[in-house]
Amino acid sequence: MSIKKQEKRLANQEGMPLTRRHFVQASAALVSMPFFAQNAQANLDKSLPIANIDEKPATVVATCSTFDCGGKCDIRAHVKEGIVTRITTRPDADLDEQMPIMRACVRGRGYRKFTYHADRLKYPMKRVGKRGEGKFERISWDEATSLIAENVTRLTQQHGAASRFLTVNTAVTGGIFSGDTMMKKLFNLTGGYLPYYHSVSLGNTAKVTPYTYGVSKTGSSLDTLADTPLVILWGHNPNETIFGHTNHYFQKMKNNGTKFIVVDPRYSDTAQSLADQWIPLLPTTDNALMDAMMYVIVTENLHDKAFIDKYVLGFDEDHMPEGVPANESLMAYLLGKKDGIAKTPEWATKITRVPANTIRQLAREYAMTKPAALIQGWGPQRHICGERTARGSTLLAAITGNVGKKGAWAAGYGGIGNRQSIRGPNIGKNPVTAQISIMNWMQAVEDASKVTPEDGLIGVDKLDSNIKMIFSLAGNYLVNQNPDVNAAAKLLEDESKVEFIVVSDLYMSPSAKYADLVLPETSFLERWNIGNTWGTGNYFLLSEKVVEPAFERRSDYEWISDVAEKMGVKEAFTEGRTEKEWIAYLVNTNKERFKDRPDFPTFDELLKTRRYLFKDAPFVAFEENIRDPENHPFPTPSGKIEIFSKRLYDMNNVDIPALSHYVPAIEGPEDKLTEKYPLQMLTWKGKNRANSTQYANPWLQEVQRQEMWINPIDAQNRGIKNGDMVRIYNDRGITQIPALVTERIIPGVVGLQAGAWWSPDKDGVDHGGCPNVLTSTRMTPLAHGNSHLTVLVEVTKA
Ligand SMILES: Nc1nc2c(c(=O)[nH]1)N[C@H]1C(S)=C(S)[C@@H](COP(=O)(O)OP(=O)(O)OC[C@H]3O[C@@H](n4cnc5c(=O)[nH]c(N)nc54)[C@H](O)[C@@H]3O)O[C@H]1N2
Ligand SMILES: Nc1nc2c(c(=O)[nH]1)N[C@H]1C(S)=C(S)[C@@H](COP(=O)(O)OP(=O)(O)OC[C@H]3O[C@@H](n4cnc5c(=O)[nH]c(N)nc54)[C@H](O)[C@@H]3O)O[C@H]1N2
Ligand SMILES: [Mo]
Repeated sequence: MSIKKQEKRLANQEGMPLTRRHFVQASAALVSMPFFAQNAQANLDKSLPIANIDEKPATVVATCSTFDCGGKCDIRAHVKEGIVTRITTRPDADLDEQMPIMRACVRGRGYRKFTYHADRLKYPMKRVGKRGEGKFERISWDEATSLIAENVTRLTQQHGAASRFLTVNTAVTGGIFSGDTMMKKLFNLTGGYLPYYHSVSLGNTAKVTPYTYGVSKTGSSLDTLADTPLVILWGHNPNETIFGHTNHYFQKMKNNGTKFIVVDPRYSDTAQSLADQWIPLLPTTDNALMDAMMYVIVTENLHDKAFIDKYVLGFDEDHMPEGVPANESLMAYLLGKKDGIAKTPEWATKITRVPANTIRQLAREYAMTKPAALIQGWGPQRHICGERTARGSTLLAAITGNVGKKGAWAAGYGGIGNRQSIRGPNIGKNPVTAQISIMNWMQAVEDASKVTPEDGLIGVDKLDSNIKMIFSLAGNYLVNQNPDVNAAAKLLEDESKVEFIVVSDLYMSPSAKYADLVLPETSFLERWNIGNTWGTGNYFLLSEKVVEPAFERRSDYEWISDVAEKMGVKEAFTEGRTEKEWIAYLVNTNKERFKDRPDFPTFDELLKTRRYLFKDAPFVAFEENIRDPENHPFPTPSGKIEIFSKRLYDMNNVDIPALSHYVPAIEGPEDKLTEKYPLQMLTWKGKNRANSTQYANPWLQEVQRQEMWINPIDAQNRGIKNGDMVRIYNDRGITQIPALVTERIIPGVVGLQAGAWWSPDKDGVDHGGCPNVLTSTRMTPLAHGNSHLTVLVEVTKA
């Protein structure tokens, strides 16, 4: 088909008012019906008119996105004459109860508009204005790949391989084959790059949870929770964040009578659909609530003494490691032996705002219901005190004996130990031994010699070179998603610091505006991949190339192959494979890895079956450590569950207590800064986008507008009415969006959905509602991790 004809067809796709209206109605209905029946959903599908092209039958292809969006849903692309005319999802008949795959949510339903949108990048472009100004001109792929090869070669010669950096690029991490990964391979073939560690998603809890259990994976397969009478979802919002197939089980459990309690400063969509009780508290004060719960449990003798005696270190003076003075145990702390403060519910009420009787009831209920599952999301750990909060929950699980038992949950990180995943390509070894935390990248641009091991530098004592080039391939983390956007932007605007920035995206994101070269990538519907599951799911799906890319869009793999050729390493880079051949090769080599599973498909088989489900027996975390502790000690120094960690004690840092407990957070509700900025600001992941991905999708913008949640009490004090334009500000920045005055958020806290695009005006005031103009780059003490959610602000009517 000629480009002209294609453009016309695509324009046709993009101008479909009827479809759009129906989509919005349907999706609004979906999101407002927490328990929508699957039949009703199917009917909605049928009511969606298909696109305005010939009424020929469509080919329906089962596929999946490769986003990092919390689910890995089975979506069905209806393809007619090379165009996706409609997206539906797994029919009921295809549900496998043993390994359920979720149906597409509102985000999945929006993929067609995401793919066919007039704003999509069409050609490679080179910056012509100042960096960040957003002025570009079209160039050819040959010029683009030559510019990359030349700049990479030149800057590497001048500054060494450790000047090469890839930032957070999560938008294709739901697949096994991505530009980000393959760029690392090209770098590895030509000297290496400066890698970062720390996941901004879950790095704080993943780092700290092993101090209790020896490993971070504390989760069980969700089928083991079927008969659990009580679930506490602590800062967990799977209704929106999906987390694999969590909702499938939770809805079933709810229907079978499981009681759900949600602890969250916000009345989340999960609280709305699942909770029998919602317990709001001030962000960063979770440990005070946990401490008081433990106080009630031990003073009312509700703890599991036999379990503690056998498996737990640190509970009381009789169960302490060698070499620790008196009064460091949990009992001593709760009773205030050292500080004179008993951690009573009344003490915690002042800190958390949770009424003392609610704390008592929660503590009793958790301790007396056997088994009970306290499951944390990762919102509570994306705080400056997030390590303490994450580990605090493991103390509660340990003293109530909720570890290693079917139907219980060990709290902490929650990843599931028996999950399998299909592996991506071998990208070789990185010759650069230094590693920075992702939180160090700005310092490593400014003056890398100031990044110290205390800040999180590992592998070397000192970096010899600043970051001189950045590749952002499917990320919006140069500015938008990085904390303190204004500071990051200022740093990137200085062209003498980072000298070369390459962004590949589908849209001109705020980060793309900071690129020297912007490259238009294919969408997941236009290339081959394998979608690996997220969270609790245990399967993979074929993500097929269902349509050809239009205009000059190319997959990252293709253009990186051209760069490899220009750098003289094409053969080693491609190993002679096209993208599709890579996917085939990876499936087939993984089949060898999974020899013990004869039904694991070859690529040819996968083309027919579309998916592979790892169906395993129910898995209970720590089951064998509890059943047979002699032969299976916990992999901690003592072999026990360490609620007191001698390793942390020896660090001698008040912010990393040996026994996780409440310590007032910097920029928390007890900070002196509240005199100037009295409100805490929270962000969360909302239903209409995956981080900032799909922000520009107009269908999804209509599902949920970007607004600031504020409690009526705080609103009234500031003369703010529902829908008023408000300014949210602190010393780092200002954003201006409408207010939603709602009792769904606790007084003292305002909330913004994460991921809105930063849109500064000439005075630097953001009009997009990007929370990261306000957030801080402060690092957590142990993981050197992010604290996106700990922020103080003030709000006024605009
Ligand atoms: N719809 C949607 N789903 C997603 C994503 C998305 O962008 N959109 N992103 C995906 C990604 S990349 C990730 S890492 C995961 C993240 O998943 P999570 O980190 O679990 O998600 P969040 O929304 O950040 O936080 C969950 C809840 O924690 C609450 N919370 C925040 N601070 C506190 C606190 O101090 N105490 C308590 N008790 N609760 C608190 C929030 O209000 C929120 O309801 O989600 C994935 N799923
Ligand atoms: N305030 C606040 N900030 C946060 C968080 C928070 O909770 N609060 N959460 C943090 C977390 S957990 C995460 S994971 C990060 C996520 O931050 P990022 O990794 O930056 O993820 P996205 O914001 O989704 O940006 C992905 C970009 O890739 C583009 N894209 C989508 N599909 C493709 C593709 O196929 N190819 C290419 N080349 N590009 C594509 C999208 O258009 C988008 O611009 O944000 C972090 N930032
Ligand atoms: Mo994430």
